[in-house]
Amino acid sequence: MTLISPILVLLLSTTADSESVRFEAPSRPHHLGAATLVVVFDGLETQDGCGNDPVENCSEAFVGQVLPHPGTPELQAEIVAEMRHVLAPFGVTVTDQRPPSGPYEMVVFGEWEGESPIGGAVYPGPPDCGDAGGGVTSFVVGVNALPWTQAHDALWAWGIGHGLEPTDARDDIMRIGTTLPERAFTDGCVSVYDPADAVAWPGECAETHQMYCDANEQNPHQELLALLGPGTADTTAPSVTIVAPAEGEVVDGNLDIVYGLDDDQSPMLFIVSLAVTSNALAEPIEMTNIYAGPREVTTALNDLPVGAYTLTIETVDDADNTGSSEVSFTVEQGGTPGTTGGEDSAGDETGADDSSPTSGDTDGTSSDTDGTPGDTDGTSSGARADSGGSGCSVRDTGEPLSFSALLAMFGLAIRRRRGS
Ligand SMILES: [Ca+2]
Ligand SMILES: [Ca+2]
Repeated sequence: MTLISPILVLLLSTTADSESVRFEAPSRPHHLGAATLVVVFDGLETQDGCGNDPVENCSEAFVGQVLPHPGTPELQAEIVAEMRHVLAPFGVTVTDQRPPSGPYEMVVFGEWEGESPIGGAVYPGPPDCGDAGGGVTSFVVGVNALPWTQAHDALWAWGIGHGLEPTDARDDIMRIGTTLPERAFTDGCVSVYDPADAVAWPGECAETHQMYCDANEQNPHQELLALLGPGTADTTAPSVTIVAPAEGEVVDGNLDIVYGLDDDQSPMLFIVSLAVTSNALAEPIEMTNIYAGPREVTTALNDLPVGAYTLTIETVDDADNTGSSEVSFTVEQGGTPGTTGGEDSAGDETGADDSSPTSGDTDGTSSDTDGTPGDTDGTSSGARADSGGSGCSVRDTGEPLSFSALLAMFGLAIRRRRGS
């Protein structure tokens, strides 16, 4: 698979829209560390006979078609946001944009076509002590789990690829089978062996572990810090580019607001606050939504009264950086003085609906076409609160093979979820 540019992503996401895309996202992943972890959500055909090199889509764990992740772009971006949160102390960039060359790590989210899902993470081999083997292709299957569960599965596999071993420490990422939402790579000595799971490689990387801890223990945080160096915070603000209306434009009372969202990180979960103010309005029109991007958003406003207006759009990235843009425009014809269409859609403009577009909402336009005044539902409380509603409540029930059987078949490191 070749490098997918942000522009191509935008074009793909708007193929159902008759209008051409007017916003071009110039974003590139800003490197926040020396290492790169590529996330793949749009499916992948893996190759045989070339080891596990992600640059060539190689895998010894599964050869065939990985199906596209069924979640919305917002849910996928939420998975990435949680991965970035956990990895923040370390020098690694999580991105859906492949670097032009290797090495890099890659985790592919999606069910394996023709094989029953096992519901968890798959790393193709034993722990890679000191990351001596470089990056590999690993997998997260069972992709209807909660976003943070999928994120932690991916990080578990990534941890194996950096010489960490499964543990029984309850809130550590390397714990097998727990589904606690708040977990980290523990900065402290934790057991490297969970007897309940009969992990195949206890003490595999003992030499490294014992630089920090006693026998049969590891310090995940310190080992990763030694390998990767400290992380660099994302301090680059996201951008809002208002495409329409243009500054000073004269419009009638029905118009499309069109704007682009971009950030140095991709994918990004943008919290967007839009406000339209005017003396002609009894109160400002306000909306808050969450979108995965980069992307272009179209929001229709109807029946604006004649008057002078200011449109302000502000967005926040997942590191709490803020960007905003503002234009003034005038409504001259076709408006309806004194009414602002407040009844035409009240009740359907809930943030939950709009911030978690269904998988069918791929036309690149938002569905919030009513723009009712007073729409201050305040759903901007956070990414986690909003995108969890889509595709996240059903736990995978496929149990085709036992954990030990899979180990025997593939010699893989597999983290299977349990305890849901
Ligand atoms: Ca490695
Ligand atoms: Ca940013």
